[in-house]
Amino acid sequence: MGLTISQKIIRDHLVSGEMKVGSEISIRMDQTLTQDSTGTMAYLQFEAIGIPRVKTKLSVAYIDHNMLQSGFENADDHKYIQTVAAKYGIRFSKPGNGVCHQVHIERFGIPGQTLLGSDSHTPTCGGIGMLAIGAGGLDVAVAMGGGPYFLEMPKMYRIELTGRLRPWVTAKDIILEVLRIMSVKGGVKKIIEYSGDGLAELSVPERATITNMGAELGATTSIFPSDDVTRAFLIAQGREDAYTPLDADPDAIYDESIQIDLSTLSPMVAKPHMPDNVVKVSEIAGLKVDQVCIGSCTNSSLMDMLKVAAILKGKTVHEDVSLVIAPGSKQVFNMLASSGALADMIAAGARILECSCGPCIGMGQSPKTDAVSLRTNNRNFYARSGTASANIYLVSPETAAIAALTGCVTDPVTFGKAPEIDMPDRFLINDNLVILPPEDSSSVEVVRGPNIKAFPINTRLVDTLVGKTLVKLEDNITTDHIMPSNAKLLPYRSNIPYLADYCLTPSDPDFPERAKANGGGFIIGGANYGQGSSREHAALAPLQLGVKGVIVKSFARIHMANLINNGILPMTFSNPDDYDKISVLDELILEDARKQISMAPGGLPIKVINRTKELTFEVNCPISERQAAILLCGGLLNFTRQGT
Ligand code: MIC
Ligand code: SF4
Repeated sequence: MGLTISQKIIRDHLVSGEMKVGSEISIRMDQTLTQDSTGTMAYLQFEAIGIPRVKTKLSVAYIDHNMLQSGFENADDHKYIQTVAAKYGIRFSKPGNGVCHQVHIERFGIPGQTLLGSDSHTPTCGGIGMLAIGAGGLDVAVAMGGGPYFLEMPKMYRIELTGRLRPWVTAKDIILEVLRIMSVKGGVKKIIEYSGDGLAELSVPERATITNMGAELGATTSIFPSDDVTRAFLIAQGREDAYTPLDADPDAIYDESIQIDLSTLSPMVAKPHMPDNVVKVSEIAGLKVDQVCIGSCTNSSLMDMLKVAAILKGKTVHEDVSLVIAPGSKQVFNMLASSGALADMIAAGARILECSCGPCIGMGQSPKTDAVSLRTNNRNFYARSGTASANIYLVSPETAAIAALTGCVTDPVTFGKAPEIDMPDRFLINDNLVILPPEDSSSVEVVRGPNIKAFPINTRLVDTLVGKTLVKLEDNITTDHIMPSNAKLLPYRSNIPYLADYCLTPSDPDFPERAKANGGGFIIGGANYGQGSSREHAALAPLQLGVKGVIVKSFARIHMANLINNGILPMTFSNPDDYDKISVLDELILEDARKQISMAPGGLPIKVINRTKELTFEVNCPISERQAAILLCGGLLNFTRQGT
């Protein structure tokens, strides 16, 4: 029987399990990446596991998120990551080298290999034919130590792209169309594979824009074949050796397939506050714009930037618009400078930022009250920009640049001739900001600043779990609701006690106080709970506040794994209508919790007593045998150390 692209990579890396949809498998990770906002915790956990040197083929520690240094905290964390990387055999990508996903695909990604990253957009490297998966920091720490990564064998979902894009229609518009079709939960437990004659026209950076935003579908990952386009990109990056061809077998079997005729697409936009709230740009044309941000790991490649520069050349940014541009990497920045394109951006009035995540994660450039902000990012979740009342719209770089000039949303197809930019034959190669770890690191001292505080570690599961319902939430709660991140909070990613005071506050400002007053308890939520980031802080902060279990209609993949890794019970309503019967502060009891959790992998429902309402309801705990064992130990760290 023929195999899909990802089935081939999984087969070649399989450590345990059977490649049968829904069953637990584990795979060997060739590479890992971390970034700074999840990295501090991942390395603290790696140190706690106690392995002397990473066992992967390549591990890279990036600094790209916490770049504003308005106090000692971020700089201290950068130093900690730099020294811990040197100590344990990890390459260190200095601040200024660029956003992890952009740099990784340029300099390190290898078709056919596996990559685990402590960032949900790690699938960006699927654009180069890599099986690249986002995970919580602890899972990445385990992979760095040579442990396999466990996941549920996903369904295979094929998107066949046919035809050619019309002028002004871009890769961003393709993935926005996919989001419109599939929704933010449409990719859960699936790997999305792209195929079809339309692929030949899509460069690696364009493919990477598409795989990057597969994270917004909730997909395990997304992947393109490795073909002549991939080879051309690797040659231009001076890395032809990394090339191997890879494609699905002609008789590969997909669980689902859809077809998109590229020639029928138009420029698209995701309206506030969800990436799947997608319409054609023409439908909101004329909307006045206050801010335009171009960059982020989705659209910060050289070709994106050169197109923007060509649109801006010789013109001036509208007087009511603040245009900010953050190139994705030092390579991109350097090439913009040496080609003169940077001068065109500056002359037009763009505010140039260093190559980092910046506005995408609210690290500066928060827009004004009630602003309309057009961004090339991948996420427009509520309050993520740092201004809760702002309305963020996600668009292509072309649509963004044109709006910066006209001052309102403008359908690019009405704007004249589209710039045509080819990929260069040769990128500027200079890896001088990637610091190699020493062969002998015995003399390296790991430097820990005062901002690094002990993180909570759960205790073994007790027999009777009792607690109040601390909050009741709607569908599609994101990790930006659970553990908000912005310029004020990101510096505390290594200080969980501090962060816990902000847990879930965008949804319910009193949550932290209520949780503390009741000695912890349960979170109740709707469908797709925990979508978005890989930040395990969205599990660690609730743990700090004493949360014992989360009962929802359904979970997002990475967040559910993070809850298990921290010993918090993830449960789903057997009958979703029971959600309506629970009120905040109802007392819930889970008797014989250890026994019930041990039996959950067999599919046996768990009984929850609502003592306040005097009723009992059933929940499922959709876990594997191994995950049950982790929960019994009180989390993955205890499990790894005790091996029970
Ligand atoms: C994001 O885009 O939400 C982030 C910030 O990159 C996160 C990681 C984090 O929360 O530190 C992600 O995507 O995983
Ligand atoms: Fe950074 Fe934004 Fe990409 Fe997350 S989505 S890695 S914050 S650029």
